[in-house]
Amino acid sequence: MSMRPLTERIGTDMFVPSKRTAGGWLILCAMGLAMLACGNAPEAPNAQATVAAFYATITAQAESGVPFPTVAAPTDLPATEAATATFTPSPTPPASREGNGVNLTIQRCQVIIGVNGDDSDWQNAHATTFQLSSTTYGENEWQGQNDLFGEAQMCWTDSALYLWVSVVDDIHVQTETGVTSWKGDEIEFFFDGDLRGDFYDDSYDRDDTQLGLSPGNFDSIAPNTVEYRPTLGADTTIEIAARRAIGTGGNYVLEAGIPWAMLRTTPETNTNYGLCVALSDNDHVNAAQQDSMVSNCTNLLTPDPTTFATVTLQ
Ligand SMILES: [Ca+2]
Ligand SMILES: [Ca+2]
Ligand SMILES: [Ca+2]
Ligand SMILES: [Ca+2]
Repeated sequence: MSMRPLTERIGTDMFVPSKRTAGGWLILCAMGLAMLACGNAPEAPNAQATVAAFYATITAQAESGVPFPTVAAPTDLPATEAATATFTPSPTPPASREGNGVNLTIQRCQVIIGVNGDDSDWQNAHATTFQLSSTTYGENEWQGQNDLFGEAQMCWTDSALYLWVSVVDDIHVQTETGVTSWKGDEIEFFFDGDLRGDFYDDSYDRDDTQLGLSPGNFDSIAPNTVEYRPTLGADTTIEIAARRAIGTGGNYVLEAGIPWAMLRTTPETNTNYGLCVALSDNDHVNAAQQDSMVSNCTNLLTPDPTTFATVTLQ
């Protein structure tokens, strides 16, 4: 039983095209241009990353039944009509979001959490414990809780949000790092740092974050982290450690400290935020692909912050 060193690796993996038809790519490209035009696309650092982000979104969500965001073409109104158009204010947002799973309260850590893959510090941390058991992607692939299931613990300090996850998985597969880590076994972390300010906005902006926390493969690939949204492949400053006990199949534990700066917010007591923790599963040893996901958020759609559960810091 060995501990892995902390890592802060930046995702640098290359985009690998799929067997998509030429027609399919044309549609993707058209949709990509529309997204860029209306500001819905992640702030990708380059064109390749934009395509990779698009591919990730579409591939992971294609079978979810949720339509891709559509863009209405602006209508050129005559000057007189434009001048008389009335402004309809958005409704006042509620304090919390309901119906996306159990809303949580997270306490301050009562002990110093050492991000080292050892959970002894969590025994007295006063952490909140919750299950990752709702299948949110790949329902037909998911074989039950021996295939993929998790239990998470969380607490917070003024500097970071701390996470411990125990993962049940039958087969561990992770050949990827960085922006393609979602094609292997990993933990995905979603946070909405400004819940009420853009309550009805179903796309990511600067206060909404999707991170990948990969355990690596417990061999040549060390634990590593990636930012998927809002900026694909941006630098990360997350502490991470992962450990796999010998003889436990694909089971592993992962511990992380996510600085509030990574979430672009300052924590405030008695304030509500959006939060989901999800597990991504791949059991195909010869293919980098996402089989299924489970989460505490019952309606999680990875491109949509309005599907996150609400968490209150105390
Ligand atoms: Ca620890
Ligand atoms: Ca599995
Ligand atoms: Ca938000
Ligand atoms: Ca697996």
